[in-house]
Amino acid sequence: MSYRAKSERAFEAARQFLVGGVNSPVRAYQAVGGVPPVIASGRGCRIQDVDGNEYIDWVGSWGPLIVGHRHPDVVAALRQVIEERGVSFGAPTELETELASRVVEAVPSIERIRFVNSGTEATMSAIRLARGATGRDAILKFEGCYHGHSDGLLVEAGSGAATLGHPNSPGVPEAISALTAVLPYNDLERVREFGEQHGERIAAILVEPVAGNMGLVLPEPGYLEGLRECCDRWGSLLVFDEVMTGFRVARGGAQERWGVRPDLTVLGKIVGGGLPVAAYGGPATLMDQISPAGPIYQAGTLSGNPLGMAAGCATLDLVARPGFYEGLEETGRAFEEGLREAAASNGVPVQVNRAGAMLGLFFSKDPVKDFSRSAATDDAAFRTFFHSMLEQGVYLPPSRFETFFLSSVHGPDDIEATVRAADVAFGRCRAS
Ligand code: KE4
Repeated sequence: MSYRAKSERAFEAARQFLVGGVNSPVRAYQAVGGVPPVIASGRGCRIQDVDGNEYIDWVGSWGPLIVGHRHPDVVAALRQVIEERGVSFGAPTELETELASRVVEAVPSIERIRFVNSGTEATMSAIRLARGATGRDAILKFEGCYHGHSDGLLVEAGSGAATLGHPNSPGVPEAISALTAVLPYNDLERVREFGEQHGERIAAILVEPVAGNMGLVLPEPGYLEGLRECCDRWGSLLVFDEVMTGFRVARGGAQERWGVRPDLTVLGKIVGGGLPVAAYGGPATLMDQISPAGPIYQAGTLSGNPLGMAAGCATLDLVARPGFYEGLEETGRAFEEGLREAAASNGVPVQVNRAGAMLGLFFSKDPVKDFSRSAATDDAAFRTFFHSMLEQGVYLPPSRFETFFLSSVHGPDDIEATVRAADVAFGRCRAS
């Protein structure tokens, strides 16, 4: 009997009621094939499936769990809300101010903030604010960057010169996607050329300052600074989507690490410690144009939810501790070097890209600096590697277009076990 018999049965049962058996597509394992383990529990950096198999978890709920599963401080904060306060009021609570003050203290470009419930909602709202504040309709995003599933962002690169987007999903009207221009990531010359003709129509440039949704791709030297200059020249707003990088690549996010100040910042994942929390923020002069302070509407029944605020506060208090990011850097370096050595000793050409506690692995002998290069990497090799690692108890993101997420509770033993498994898995890749 398969070592995943209960997962197979549980996933079959899920498919009866849940579309594709999941509540978010990537979890269905379509990019790698096979049945996903159905997870029963997690603690620290390890998770267990319903068959009792244990895995070292390098997904961490896609980024939120930078202090691992069920950190005692997070559990205690949630327990206190449940036992002494209540789970939702739809009214002002001090917990919202508590979390907001922690974000403002950590991210200098944020003076005022609005909490929402997902990264999608946060980027959608930030774009509405940029449009309302500039009086312009068009936005510019980059190929391979993902900002959630709002209509205007489910857009792929247009044909050639036009560069205005076309829908990449049924249900998205051409009229909406035509307002979104799409250019290759890391190509500043193309942005400058685009700006000569279209710059004055652009409300915002929206970018993942470190791209984590085409695999992990770092900004080229000067790229983010160049986007800042373009926005200043065009009169457009620079919006950093730091849903993934916020509190991960540095306490102040990529804007702190690269020293480039956006006009608006989008946060998610870590800011809610695993609960459904996201946010957008920036200078009061911009943010106070959002209702009820200003005319641009945005609302949400469960925004600022006490459970999410409590988990977020506990998590941000942990990341604020002295040495937290130095420890993550140490783990990241050991993981990166271990993967490189394991691949090299098996003669498998790979690229390992890393920014602090987020890491990407590409099966390619050439550097990966944009989506077209990422799409050209060896998918079959990734799938072989992925399944070998899973069988050996290492839980990786099930797509070469995703990112590995490190936590403060991954220790040397976890790195060593992962690298040992990678040595076997790279051997399988070479053999196949
Ligand atoms: P959500 O709406 O899924 O909370 O956030 C959307 C989003 C926005 N911006 C960035 C940079 C993101 O990475 C995301 C979501 N990330 C994916 C991982 N590639 C979440 C996993 C999933 O879609 O299930």
